[in-house]
Amino acid sequence: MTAGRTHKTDKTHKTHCPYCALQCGMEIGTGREIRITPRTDVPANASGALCQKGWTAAELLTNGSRLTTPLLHGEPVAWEAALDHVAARLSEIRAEHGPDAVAVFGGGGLTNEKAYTLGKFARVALGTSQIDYNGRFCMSSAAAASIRAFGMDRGLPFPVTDLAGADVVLLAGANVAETMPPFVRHLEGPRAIVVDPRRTPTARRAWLHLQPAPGTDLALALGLLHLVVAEGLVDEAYVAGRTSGFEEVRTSLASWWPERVERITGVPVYRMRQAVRALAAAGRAYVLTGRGVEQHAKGTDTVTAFVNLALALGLPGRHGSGYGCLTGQGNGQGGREHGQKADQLPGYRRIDDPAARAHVAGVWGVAPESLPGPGRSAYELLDALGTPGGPRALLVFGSNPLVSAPASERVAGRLAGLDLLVVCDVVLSETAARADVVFPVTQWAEETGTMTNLEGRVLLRRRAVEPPDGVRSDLEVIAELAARLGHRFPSRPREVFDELRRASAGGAADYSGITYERVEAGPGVFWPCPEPGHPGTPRPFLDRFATPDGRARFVPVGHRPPAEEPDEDYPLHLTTGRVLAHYQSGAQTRRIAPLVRAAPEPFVELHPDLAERLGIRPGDVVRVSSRRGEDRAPARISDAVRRDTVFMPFHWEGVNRLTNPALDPMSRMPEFKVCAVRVERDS
Ligand SMILES: Nc1nc2c(c(=O)[nH]1)N[C@H]1C(S)=C(S)[C@@H](COP(=O)(O)OP(=O)(O)OC[C@H]3O[C@@H](n4cnc5c(=O)[nH]c(N)nc54)[C@H](O)[C@@H]3O)O[C@H]1N2
Ligand SMILES: Nc1nc2c(c(=O)[nH]1)N[C@H]1C(S)=C(S)[C@@H](COP(=O)(O)OP(=O)(O)OC[C@H]3O[C@@H](n4cnc5c(=O)[nH]c(N)nc54)[C@H](O)[C@@H]3O)O[C@H]1N2
Ligand code: SF4
Ligand SMILES: [Mo]
Repeated sequence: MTAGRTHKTDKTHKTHCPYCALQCGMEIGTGREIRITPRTDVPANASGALCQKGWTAAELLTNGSRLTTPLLHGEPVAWEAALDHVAARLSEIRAEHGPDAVAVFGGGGLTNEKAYTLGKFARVALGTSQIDYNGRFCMSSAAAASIRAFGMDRGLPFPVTDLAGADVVLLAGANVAETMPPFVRHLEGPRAIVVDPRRTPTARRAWLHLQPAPGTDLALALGLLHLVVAEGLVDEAYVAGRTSGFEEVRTSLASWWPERVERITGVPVYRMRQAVRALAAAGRAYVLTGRGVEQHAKGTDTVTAFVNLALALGLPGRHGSGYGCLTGQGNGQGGREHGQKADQLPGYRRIDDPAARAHVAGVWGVAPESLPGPGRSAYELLDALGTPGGPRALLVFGSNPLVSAPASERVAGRLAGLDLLVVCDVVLSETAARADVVFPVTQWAEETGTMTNLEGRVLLRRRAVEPPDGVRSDLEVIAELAARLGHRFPSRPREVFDELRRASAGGAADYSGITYERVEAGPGVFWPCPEPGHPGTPRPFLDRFATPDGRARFVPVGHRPPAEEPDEDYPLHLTTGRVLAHYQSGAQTRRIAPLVRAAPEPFVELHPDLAERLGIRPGDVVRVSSRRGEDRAPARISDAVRRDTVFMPFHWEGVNRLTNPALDPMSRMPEFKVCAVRVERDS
């Protein structure tokens, strides 16, 4: 929190956190040093809480590892030379191999203005269909399931403060005590039921902890719903009045009797019963999912099974009850609405919808036929790089896929096969270190832009400090490249937002009534907000769902095992996730001293019985191998994890060498949360 740069005047600026989707409100005081204090006028953290990452975020602005000059093959180079070089190479590669030879990879941390501009840049200036982003690795399974059930994906279709009034909240695969600590304040009233293979800090506080084997949540949800039906706990009036398709689901449940589910999941029947009875007895209840149940090759169906459970209990679309997905990245919600996704146009429109194409092409001043069709999903895109018929150039904005993509050694090989890799970042991430050209950009408090938090509330993140000399904003970089390719793109955030409003008009995520003035003035505006006088929509499903007939759809789904199951060679489950002190690939937080002190290194968490069997003592370096690669880290021995499972955080390069890129057929989400591994003491 000490400042490297000093500021002449003492001022405070209201803004929001650089990291996760809770987008806690904070005030940045600039004077001799930069200070961060929590705001109490932002509902997400009105309690005045921030997590350790939020408290220490000022170091992002002041620490010495900041990039301040473009790099060409690792050497500092002037901006004009770097931009000219990239534009010339892109033109050559396009001329030789066609427009799809250039690919773009975006991020859910980018502001709405950036995500929108990146999608437009790909389709209009580059003419490529090859764009996707890291949100594919994040909440895409929940998004696909929500669209299937409700006709729309707004992570939480209710304000986060509604949770406090519930009697029971089921958290399936979410460790909010570490991933969104201030969120836990909203759960102080309700009884929490936590589903997690580990007894996490969240599970420890819970009223009930169900501890299934990784990758078996779909069976668990079917078992819970089976019990709801068997015990006569279905909200029949709600099902009749607000849903369709229940009979088919009811029939499909017959074979998921609780004892069978206990054998698959390891969760005792009496605990399932406890959970179901508590949920059914509650006047108000919520079912929430996180990455633990979503990051699987069957993530969409697993979320669907939890949505079916919520529907049978009559929760979604009722004031004080509901289903929600806990979006992860700072702008994970807005970032999935405005066109950086392979199959999408702004306003959460489909790129294969002729009416959507006509509308957006009109705003962009191009012919609808000139817009490319859908491209490859994130992992498929990374895996195609440099292969025959695949992209030959990649531009990365706001992601560090060398660390965060599954089967990362394979991805590293693909990146190495490119003719051109360009990375825009604030620091020299592992991916940037391999790039031909790196553009240093402004971040968070150095620029203005809107973010849409996990509630679907559009917020303004204001510029609070001067950026260091030598950096430009992502919007400026894109506009400069577009100009060299013959297109004029706006680069001022407000101007971009006004264009986004028009492009989103009439779409599911309609921002047309949201203005900078409105989000500057208050606690943000919930989309959809189709007109300037419209109040915004905190709870979009109260009267009807966004399906053609207004009813929520039950969809029958069946359990299947993980893509890779333990066997003789690889006898254990590996699951992966997060710790409190680090964020994502760690590119930002591994450079912040107090966070490094709090969590200095990766680890392998394993049960004492397993450790004893393998002759592993606390702190021993352990080798973990899968069919795709191996990694080493010190052992952390804890009975919080199942005997058949080891856990590793993914904030350091290495763990994703092990993970399985098996993809969900609908969401194209990789199976980050379960693969088969062998664990040995590294002698
Ligand atoms: N500290 C911190 N906070 C963050 C982030 C961060 O990197 N660090 N990232 C942000 C982002 S982008 C996201 S997406 C969110 C993610 O937030 P969460 O979803 O809460 O985070 P994870 O740790 O990935 O996974 C949650 C839990 O899933 C459990 N799990 C693993 N496998 C399974 C399984 O098969 N079934 C079930 N039921 N559970 C399983 C893990 O043990 C873990 O405790 O966090 C956001 N907040
Ligand atoms: N094994 C395993 N792997 C996982 C997961 C898991 O649970 N297990 N979770 C997945 C999930 S949910 C996610 S969201 C991904 C995230 O993984 P990544 O996509 O790698 O996310 P970050 O580490 O946040 O990378 C963001 C990068 O953008 C930079 N940056 C920050 N602000 C800006 C900006 O304004 N502009 C630009 N151009 N750059 C900026 C940061 O310095 C950083 O290098 O990881 C996925 N990978
Ligand atoms: S919970 Fe999320 S938004 Fe709040 S301070 Fe921590 S990282 Fe920032
Ligand atoms: Mo995420």
